[in-house]
Amino acid sequence: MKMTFRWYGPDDPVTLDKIRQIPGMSGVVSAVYEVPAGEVWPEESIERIRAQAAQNGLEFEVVESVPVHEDIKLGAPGRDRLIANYAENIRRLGKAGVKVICYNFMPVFDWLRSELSHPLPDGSNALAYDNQTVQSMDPLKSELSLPGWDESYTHEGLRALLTQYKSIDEERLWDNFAYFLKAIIPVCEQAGVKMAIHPDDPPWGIFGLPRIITGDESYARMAEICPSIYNGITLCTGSLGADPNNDLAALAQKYAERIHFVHARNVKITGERCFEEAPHLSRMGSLNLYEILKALHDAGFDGYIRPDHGRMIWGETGRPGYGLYDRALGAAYINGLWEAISAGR
Ligand code: DNO
Repeated sequence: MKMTFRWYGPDDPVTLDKIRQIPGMSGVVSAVYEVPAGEVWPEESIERIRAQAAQNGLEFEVVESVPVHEDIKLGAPGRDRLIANYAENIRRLGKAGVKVICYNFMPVFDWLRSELSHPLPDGSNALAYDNQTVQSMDPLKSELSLPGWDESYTHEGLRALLTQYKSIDEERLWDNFAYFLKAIIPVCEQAGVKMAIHPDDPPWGIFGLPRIITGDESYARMAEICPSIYNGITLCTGSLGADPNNDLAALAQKYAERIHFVHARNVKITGERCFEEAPHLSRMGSLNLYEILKALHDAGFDGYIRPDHGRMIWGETGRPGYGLYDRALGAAYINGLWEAISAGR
């Protein structure tokens, strides 16, 4: 297992010299942020991330994310050029030493919450999701908390995109996903780069848009489309765990050879399709991190892991979910669990 930490580049208030001081940190997870989705990343930009990380004693072996252009998800006429660009990014990243690409196939919105700064009784605050609040929102009015959203959409652009998606149901989205996988997985095999799809967060449809990567059945279907283990998974415990039907330890065991990257965090389910993000510690949320890590360990997991969203604690302000302190506590906790599990205790 290699412990990593997400770094949003030179503008990230959580700097590399701080990340390197977290015990057991092997590398950063990052991306080229200045290039729009669908275009090719300049080799110099990739090299710059590698060199900056290396100067701080950190590796750069995981990219999160190479975004998939909406026209690929829509199966629009221009998709072949965009897929060729994606393939070129895979080759370039492989050449620069990247081993895993985390990506998602969620239409329009990435992860979504109804609250970015939900107060917790201990005085910290966390991300939270309330389904009724979200479903009563209009995505065309800017009343959404969209931490992972591409902010470059204009109002008109978003309206047009949502209209295009009206003809895309889950089956069409699966077809378009299969078309994408069949084109890129052979490239990954050649480049030595494994794809690791991030589950939909939350793992159910929102605003009438289809969402297809939600649990066991999704992974089975995905593996059937492209059996290569280069067609892999990011096991995001918090995203999948928001649905109590997902048994994370069972998924970890069943898909172990395909899990190349783990996002470890806890959620506290507070009602039907409602949750708050909790500290990583098992007893503070609905997920048992010990059992999940034990299942991964026993199945021979040898990939990358990172603590995921943290609360804002000790007065820290910054990018929702991505402050330093609580994620660092998460890393220490995961390292402790892993050490004990590896020692057979
Ligand atoms: C949120 C992240 C996601 C993830 C993408 C992967 O905190 O886990 O935004 O990076 O879905 O493509």
